[in-house]
Amino acid sequence: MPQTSRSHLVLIPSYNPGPGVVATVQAARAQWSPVWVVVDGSTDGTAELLQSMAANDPELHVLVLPRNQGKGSAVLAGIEAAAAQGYTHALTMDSDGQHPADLIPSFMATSMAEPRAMVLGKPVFGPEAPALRVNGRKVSNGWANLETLWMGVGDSLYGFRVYPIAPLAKIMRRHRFMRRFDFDPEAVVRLCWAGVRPINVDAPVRYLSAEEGGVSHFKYLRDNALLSWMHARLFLGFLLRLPLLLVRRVFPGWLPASR
Ligand SMILES: Nc1nc2c(ncn2[C@@H]2O[C@H](COP(=O)(O)OP(=O)(O)O)[C@@H](O)[C@H]2O)c(=O)[nH]1
Ligand SMILES: [Mg+2]
Repeated sequence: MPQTSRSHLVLIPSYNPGPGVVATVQAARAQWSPVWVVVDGSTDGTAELLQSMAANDPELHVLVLPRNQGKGSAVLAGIEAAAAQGYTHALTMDSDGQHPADLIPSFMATSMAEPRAMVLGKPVFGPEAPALRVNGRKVSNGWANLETLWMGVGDSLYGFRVYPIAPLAKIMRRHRFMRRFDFDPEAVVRLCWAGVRPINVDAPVRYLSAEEGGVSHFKYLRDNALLSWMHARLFLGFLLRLPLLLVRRVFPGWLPASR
């Protein structure tokens, strides 16, 4: 039986994942109620597929954005709607079967024990993981650790995470970037700056072959350019906040009145 919560929901942003999304959503539903999917302007027929699943499942909710806006925008639409219904925390996971649905209950339990923290998946790669992606994230992780003065971000890019909704929504409303592939690292850095402590938990990530239904919309040049621009922005923000971050390294838990 899936565990039911009225504070913590599973939120799945989804863009053209193909029919494999049914298995991903079923795996999440087997662990948790409720599960919300935000269809980000998909054109592969999965909006209709998911809506027909939701018609028979009151704990599955499908939001459809009329046009593609990017992962960050899809997450923001989901958390704004969830907050309006009283939810306080969202576990985000990808729609393409890469993330470990069986770990949803333990990630949620960690978040419930420490609701002010964010729970970050730390990827455990299998032998099939492309070296380009595994090594590429070391660069992003190096920058994220510098930008947060090593506050403890285990991985900057992995999207299997539990976020406290209020601080994330506040940050996203204030910053107009972090709407696409730059969402995950920018969210984690800015939440650290706002004093939200990261808790890292190991979580396997699977890279599925095309025959297994694997789909990725990651584009090496476009998305690495987006990440470089994002880290340039965050590095400037880091320089501005350096005194604050240094004080907080010495007095952990210290927060100024206005952030
Ligand atoms: N790339 C991409 N992903 C999106 C978008 N909107 C929502 N998503 C979802 O964000 C997640 C991550 O995208 P994915 O292409 O799998 O990236 P990868 O796992 O890093 O290769 C998936 O669940 C997508 O369905 C979008 O506009 N672009
Ligand atoms: Mg993926």
